[in-house]
Amino acid sequence: MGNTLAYKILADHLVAGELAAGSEVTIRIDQTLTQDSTGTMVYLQLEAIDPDRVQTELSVAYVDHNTLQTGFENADDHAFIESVAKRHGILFSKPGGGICHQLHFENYGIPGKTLLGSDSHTPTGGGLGMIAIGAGGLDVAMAMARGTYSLTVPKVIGVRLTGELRPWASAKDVILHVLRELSVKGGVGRIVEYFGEGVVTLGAADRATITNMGAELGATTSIFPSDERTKEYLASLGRADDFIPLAADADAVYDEILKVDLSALTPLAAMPHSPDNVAPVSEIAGMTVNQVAIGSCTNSSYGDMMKAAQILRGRRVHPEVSLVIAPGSADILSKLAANGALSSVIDAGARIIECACGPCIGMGQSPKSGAVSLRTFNRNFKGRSGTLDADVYLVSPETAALAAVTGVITDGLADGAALGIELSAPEAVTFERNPNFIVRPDGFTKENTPVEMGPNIKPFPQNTALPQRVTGRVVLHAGDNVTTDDIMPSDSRLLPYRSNIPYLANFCFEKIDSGFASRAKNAGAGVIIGGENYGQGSSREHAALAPLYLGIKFVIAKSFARIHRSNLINSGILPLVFRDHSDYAKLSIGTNLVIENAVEQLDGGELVVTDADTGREYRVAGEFSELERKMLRAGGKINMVKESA
Ligand code: MIC
Ligand code: SF4
Repeated sequence: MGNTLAYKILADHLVAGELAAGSEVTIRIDQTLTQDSTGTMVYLQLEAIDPDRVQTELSVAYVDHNTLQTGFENADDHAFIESVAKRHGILFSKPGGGICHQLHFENYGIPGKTLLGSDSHTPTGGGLGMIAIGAGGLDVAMAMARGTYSLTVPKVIGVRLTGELRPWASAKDVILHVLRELSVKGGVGRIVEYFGEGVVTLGAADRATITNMGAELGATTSIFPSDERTKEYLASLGRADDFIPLAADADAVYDEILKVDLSALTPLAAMPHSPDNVAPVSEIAGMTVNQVAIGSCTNSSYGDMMKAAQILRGRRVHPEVSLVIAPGSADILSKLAANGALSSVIDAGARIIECACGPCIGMGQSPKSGAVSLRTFNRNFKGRSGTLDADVYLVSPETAALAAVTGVITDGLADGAALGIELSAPEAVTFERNPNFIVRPDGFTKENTPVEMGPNIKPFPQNTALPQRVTGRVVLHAGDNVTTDDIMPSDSRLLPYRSNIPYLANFCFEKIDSGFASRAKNAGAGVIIGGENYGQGSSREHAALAPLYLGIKFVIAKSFARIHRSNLINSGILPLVFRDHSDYAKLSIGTNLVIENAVEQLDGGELVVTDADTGREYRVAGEFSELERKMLRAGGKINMVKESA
C-alpha cells in the first residue's frame, strides 16, 4: 500500500509518535513564519521562553497586516518585532515588502520542507509541495525555540484533478468548487492532497491559490506534488537549486477521494457571508458592483496581476466602481512597473495600494454602506471588510477585473469574447529577487540588542492551574460557524491593539453581542456555548486570550475548528463538545455551571457538567491527547513548559 505525499513528508520529519490518523505525533519544523498582527504575541511569548538562537533552518518575521500606522502603535509593534527577530536569528521582512504568504512562497518555500506559521493561510506553501501548517502564536514560538511541533495526524483527502481549465475559469474557481463540495468544516482533521493528470496544467502560483484557501475548508493543510511546474517556478526566481521532485506513490491510498474535472469548471463566486456559499457567476450576473478589490495572499501573484492588467489595458474602470489593487510583493509591483502593466491599470482608473493585506483584513478601503464588493480574497465573513452591511463576493482576478470594467457581475466564459476580451497566459518571466526589504540578523545577539518595547505593548494574560471545581456562568450562546473575526474582531480600529489584550478584550464578540465583554467581566467566571465549527477562520490567539482575560473558563460547542481549539488549550480554557446536540438548546445565558473533580474527569474523555441551580447534568466530550491534558491541568502551555523546566 503506497503512501500519500503528505505522509511521506511527515514521516521524514517524525520525531515522536506513530504516523497514523488520529494519533499524536511530534514533527521537526524546518521553517517558521510570523506576521505582525499575531507576531507581537508570538515574540512576547518567545521572549518569555527565552531561547538563544532559533532552532529552525529559517524563521522569518513579516510585517504585512498592520501597516496603516495611524498612530504610534503599529510602528512600535514593528520595531518590537524587529528587535526580537535580531536577538534570536530571525529574518525581518519590512512593511511594504509584501504579504507574508506570497513572499514566503517566492523567496523561501522549498519542496519537502515543513513550515509552521502564525497565520491560518500558511498552507499556501503546500503549492510548492511543503507541509505548511497554520497555528497559534504560542505553538510557533515553541517551534522556533525547540524546532518541533505536535499535532494529531490528520486523514488525507485526495483530490484527483483531470482535464484543464478553460480561459476565464481559474485556480480560484477550483478551490471555490472544492469549498462548495466540502463546506467550511469539510477539511477539519484532514489534509487535502491534490493529484492526477490535471495537476501539471496548473502553475505553482495557481496551486498556491488553491492551497491557500484550503484554510477555509478548515483543513490542517493542503498539498500539491512538486514537479516540472514547480521547477519552472523556482527557476524563474533563480532558485532552481531548491527543487526536488515529490509525489505520492502511484498506489497511494487516500481516506476519501474527490474528483474534479478542471475542464468542466466555470467562473464561480462565494456569496455573502461564507466562503462555501458558492454559486456560478452566471447565476448572479448583472448585479451592480460598487467596489472591486484585487490582491490578498490568495490572488496577488504576478500571473494574477497580469491577468487583471490584460483585462484593464486600454479600457476604463466603470465610473460607478472603485477598483483597488494590492500586488502581493514589492518584487511583483516592480515587475509590473517595468513591463508597463502598472501604467495600464493606473490609466484605466485603478487605485494601487501598498503590497500588504490591506482591505482583506479591513485595514482601509471599506466599501460604502450596503455596497456589493467583489474581492479576490479568501474570506467574506460579515463585517470583515469594515462595513457591516456590505455584501462581499469572493471571485477570481479575471472575474473581478471584468466586473470592474462592466460595472456588473459578468461571466467571462459566456460574455468575455463578445466584449472583445481575449485572455492569454502571461509570458514567462524571470525575477531578480530584491533583498532590500529584508533585515538579516547577522551580527545581532541577545546580548547586544535590547527588546524595543513601546507603551502600547502589554503583558499577555496567563491562566492558573486547573482547579478541582470549575464554575462559570453562561455569558454567550452563539450559533454555528462562529468565526475568530466574531470572537475578536479585527479592523483598522482594533488591529493596532493586538499587543494590548486588556484593551482589545473590551471588543470581544462586539459584532454579534455587544454586551458580552461587560457581562463576562461581571460574571467573574464565564462559559461560552457555541454551535458547529466554533472558532473557524484566523489563527489569532487573541480569540482565546481576550476570553481568558475576561474570565472564560470553558467553552461547550457542537464542534471546534482546529487552530482555535489548540489556542484555547494553549490558554488553559477547556474546549468541550456536546455529546447530545439537543443539550445545546437547554443552556442559556445566565445558567450557572459547575464541573466537579475536573482534574480526574479530564482523564476520562467525558466530563459531566452540572447546572448548579437545578442539578441537571450534561455529558460533554473532552477527548484530549496526553499533551493536551497536561497543558489543561497546568493552565496552559506556558505554565506547562515552566513546570517541566
Ligand atoms: C486573517 O486573514 O484573518 C488573518 C488576519 O490573516 C489571520 C491572522 C490574524 O488574525 O492576525 C489569520 O488568518 O490567521
Ligand atoms: Fe493577510 Fe488577508 Fe491573507 Fe490574512 S487572508 S494573511 S489578512 S491577505
